[in-house]
Amino acid sequence: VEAREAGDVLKLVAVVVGVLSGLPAVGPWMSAGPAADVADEGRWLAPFDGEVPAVNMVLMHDGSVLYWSGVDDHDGATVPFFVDSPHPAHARVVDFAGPVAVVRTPTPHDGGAGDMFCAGQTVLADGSVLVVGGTEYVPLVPFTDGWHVYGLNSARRFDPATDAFATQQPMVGWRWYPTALTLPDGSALVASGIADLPYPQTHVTFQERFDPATRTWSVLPPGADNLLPLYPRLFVVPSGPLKGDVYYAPVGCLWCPFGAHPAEALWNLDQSLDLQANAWTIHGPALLGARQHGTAVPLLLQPPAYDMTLLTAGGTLNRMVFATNTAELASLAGATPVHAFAAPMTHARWHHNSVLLPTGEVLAVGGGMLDNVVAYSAENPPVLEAEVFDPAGTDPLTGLPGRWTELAPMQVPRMYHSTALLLPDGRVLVGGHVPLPFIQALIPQVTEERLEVFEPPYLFRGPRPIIADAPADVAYGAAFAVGTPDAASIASAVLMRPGAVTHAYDNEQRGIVLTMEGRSSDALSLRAPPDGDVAPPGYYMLFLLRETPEGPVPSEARFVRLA
Ligand SMILES: [Cu+2]
Repeated sequence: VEAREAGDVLKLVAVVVGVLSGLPAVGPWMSAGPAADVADEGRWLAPFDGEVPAVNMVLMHDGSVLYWSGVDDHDGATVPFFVDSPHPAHARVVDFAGPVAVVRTPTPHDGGAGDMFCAGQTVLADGSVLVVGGTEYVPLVPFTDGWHVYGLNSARRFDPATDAFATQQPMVGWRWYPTALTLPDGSALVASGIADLPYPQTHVTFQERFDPATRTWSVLPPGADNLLPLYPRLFVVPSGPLKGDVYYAPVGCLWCPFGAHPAEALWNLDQSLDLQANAWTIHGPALLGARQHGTAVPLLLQPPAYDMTLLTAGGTLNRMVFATNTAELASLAGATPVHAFAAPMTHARWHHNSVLLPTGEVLAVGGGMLDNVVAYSAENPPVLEAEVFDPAGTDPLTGLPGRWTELAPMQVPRMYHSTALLLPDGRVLVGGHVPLPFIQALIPQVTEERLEVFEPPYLFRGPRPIIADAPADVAYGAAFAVGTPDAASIASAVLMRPGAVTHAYDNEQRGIVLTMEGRSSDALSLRAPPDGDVAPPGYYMLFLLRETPEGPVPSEARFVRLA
């Protein structure tokens, strides 16, 4: 009862904030916005039925997208999530190869090994998708002694060639909200997750690794142990003294396990794991501390140094219920990460998604201004306007590096459990949004099953360059030729790793500019990135970019396998 009253107070706060800021109290965000200039603002296509909420989304190397919500009936339990879902909420694949998007159901439809709701995922070097952990349900009665969410040790591998999941050896750890990450050697690291929410002593502090050759798990030595937040934002450092290390950006899901563990103070600090020494180094703090459900995106890696700069943006600071619009750039080129303020976003938002584009810009979509976990209300408008960050720009108001430009508004609110990733045709697929069930009980709202596609402004800058021919396989450091009738006008070529995203974090997101060593009238000579630290092995989208007065225009991508 106390908790319900606390929720009412927060709702009241939400109403007051909504009124004070002049925001309308009902949902005008459901109507389409005014006609926009597509060359300036891009364009959202009509939402279409994806059949299940896309809580996790993964782009596969055939161009289709695997997504799922989880929610199974393995143990016959009644699942209070997705109370308004007309479909069995399991995995789907959406295929964009034809004139219309086609949604189909893979085999088995639930992944075959435990519920995939709030699992982690990564794409292995062979193009299969590893899905780890998830949710074991017990009756979810909030704020009583019976409140538990159990993590799973399940592992499954989805092969796009067979359209099927295969159950793998289970992990050692039982993990709800884990992060999976493909490493330079092609193995997959799994970190964090909790075995029994809300009990912080069950937070999994050891890391384990999936060997794709033997398809077995091994726990890293105790020196690699660390209590990280749930869904910690982890990235492989491509260069410099930390080359090959796994970097923890101070962003993640910080509300669990409810501030009960002293090590949580360290979540505000940059940390890096040396995979050879199996030891963590704790670096300095992020300028504003850890971001709760904010985003962290590595900007394009540029040859010859391939140094990584991470853009972190949004989320909430200090576990406040209000989102921030602040952003930081963290340079990972040296022995210690260096943070600097970046231009703030036009909109404060959290639970949004940030998508690295082949132009080097970062697209921010969705999210909300107010915590919709603890304080969602009808008076809490989601942020519908997309915006894009140009790292080469300067903020006219603050003089800070980078520049955000507001783009067209999406039609569907997307907050908690929403997702977005870059498609090989240069568009951006957006899906998901699943509020918590006890929040739904307070304020009826939609478990969102529609998918939505955004066409960025770069698709309206004239003809796109064409890739006539590209190799299917490229070796690290090798020279290779790409045929194009537009060779004379190509300004750059980039490899974009296919996205794997959930909970506002795309662990696979990474783009590498290729060295251009020569060109003829109909071909470019390119040089592949040097090693797996710069570009972990696997499939990449190769884009060519043509420069125009309005900005670069990307080609459609060809998939290239890097090994
Ligand atoms: Cu979740």
